[in-house]
Amino acid sequence: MKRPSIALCIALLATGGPAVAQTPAPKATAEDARQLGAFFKEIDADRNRRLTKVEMSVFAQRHKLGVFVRNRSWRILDADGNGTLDLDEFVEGMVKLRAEWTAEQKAKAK
Ligand SMILES: [Ca+2]
Ligand SMILES: [Ca+2]
Repeated sequence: MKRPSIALCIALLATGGPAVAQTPAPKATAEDARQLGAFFKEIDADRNRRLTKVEMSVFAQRHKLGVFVRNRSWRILDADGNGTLDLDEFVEGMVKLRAEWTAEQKAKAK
């Protein structure tokens, strides 16, 4: 089984992305949901099915990726603003970040 690309996922967290939201909102594929589901379990250190910003940051540090979870990325991920991420928020949020990140890379390449 192919492992989720941790480096890519963490890199996404560190991007602010462009200010303009994508329309229409990007959709998670079955493959996205599978990979991000595995990633979610790995980040969720206390196994309570909720991710905190601290858990995300600890995870990034453990993998020595030298990035932090930017507030803007966190706001995109935590759609209901309750301070934690459930699995649905995490999957949808990461797909949104990826779409923004991809758009930003394309813009830079021009
Ligand atoms: Ca947790
Ligand atoms: Ca939330």
